[in-house]
Amino acid sequence: MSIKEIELFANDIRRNLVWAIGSKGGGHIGGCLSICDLIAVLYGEVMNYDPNTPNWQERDYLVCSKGHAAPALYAALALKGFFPMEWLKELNRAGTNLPGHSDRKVPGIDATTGSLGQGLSIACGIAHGLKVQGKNQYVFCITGDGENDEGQIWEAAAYASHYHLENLIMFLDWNKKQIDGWNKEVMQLGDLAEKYRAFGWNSSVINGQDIAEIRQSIHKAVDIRNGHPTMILLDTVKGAGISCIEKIENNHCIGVPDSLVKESLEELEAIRMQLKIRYGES
Ligand SMILES: Cc1ncc(C[n+]2csc(CCOP(=O)(O)OP(=O)(O)O)c2C)c(N)n1
Ligand SMILES: [Mg+2]
Repeated sequence: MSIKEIELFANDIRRNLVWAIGSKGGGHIGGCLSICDLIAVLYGEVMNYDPNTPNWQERDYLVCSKGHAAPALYAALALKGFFPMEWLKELNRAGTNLPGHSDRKVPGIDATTGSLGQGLSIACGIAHGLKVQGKNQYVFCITGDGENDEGQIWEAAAYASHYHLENLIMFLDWNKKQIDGWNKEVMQLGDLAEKYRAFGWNSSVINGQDIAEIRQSIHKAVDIRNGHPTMILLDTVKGAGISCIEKIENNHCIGVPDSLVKESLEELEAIRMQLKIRYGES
């Protein structure tokens, strides 16, 4: 996909996730929006997958360790044809095909997550298994910055380094906030890029809302294969891409009434038009 196509895909993901969360009446919209650009790059270009055979043995894997951001993945998976778009309006209801947190029963979801801190360990297990079998696939894992307060994350970080899991690429969504407020008030973790480097990882900091930068950093991480796992710290904004949601200070898990859905969709439509104009289309 070209940068333009990925940007339009990210816009589509945002539109569908707002619609899905809105049809439930609310949800974890802030932490979904901050990773939409990443998800667009992963499913738009980087990852190998087959929507008709979600469990294809040769696929790349994605573990969304911050499982509450599942609606962002679901929107991308629906757009890529893993399941019908109509499923999105059943999000997080009794008996649904799409539980509120990432669930292995959903076509295209590789791990059930939601209890924060566990997903990186699952990703390590998958990556180690692939390495032992001499496979070339990659395992991607998305963690939250608040989630990195969890001790299990750091056990997994040590494990990945010890076993030279160079097929593991982890993203840390540095959106500065968690459920109880700003990270700096809940738990100071200091320089996370330096911490992962000290644990034996390749690490870098990029603008997590810049598709060209995300794309370049992932390609670099895929190519490097120097015996170390890679952590990419995404400097992001909670609620990114929709200003009326971004400006709500506590936008972790909020009510999303029809009026907010309408305002969000209008803004996303305006952004889509601007993208088309910028890239020279009517
Ligand atoms: C073990 C565990 N403790 C608490 C929670 C409740 N919880 C859900 S989301 C969240 C905050 C996560 O913050 P962060 O990782 O920064 O996510 P983001 O900002 O990307 O939404 C918490 C505490 C949980 N899901 N799992
Ligand atoms: Mg956060």
